[in-house]
Amino acid sequence: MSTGTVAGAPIPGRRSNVRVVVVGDRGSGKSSLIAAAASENFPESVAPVLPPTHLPADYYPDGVSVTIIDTSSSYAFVLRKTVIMLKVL
Ligand SMILES: Nc1nc2c(ncn2[C@@H]2O[C@H](COP(=O)(O)OP(=O)(O)OP(=O)(O)O)[C@@H](O)[C@H]2O)c(=O)[nH]1
Ligand SMILES: [Mg+2]
Repeated sequence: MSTGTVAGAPIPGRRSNVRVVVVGDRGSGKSSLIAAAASENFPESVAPVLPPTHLPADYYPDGVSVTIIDTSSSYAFVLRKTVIMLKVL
């Protein structure tokens, strides 16, 4: 993650881009949610797992670019366990 900038000057500790990983049960709407966020329209159909979706920095007023990572529900259990472990550490 890189730091944010104001007029080219970095702001210590402020991120200019973040990655969001979407985890959930099969059919819970992960891919649809990501596609809707990217296009501002609800998709009629989506691929089971989308490639990384980049929302441009000017998408939000605070100028942070967002990359959304879709996941396969087959990995939901493993990913949840990893997130819980990271919270504990
Ligand atoms: N009514 C309604 N249907 C939704 C919503 N979100 C998703 N769906 C539908 O639910 C189904 C599954 O959506 P997906 O986005 O493929 O769900 P997913 O979590 O990515 O599924 P997997 O990739 O199989 O884990 C699709 O038919 C979507 O159209 C919602 O907010 N409302
Ligand atoms: Mg999906």
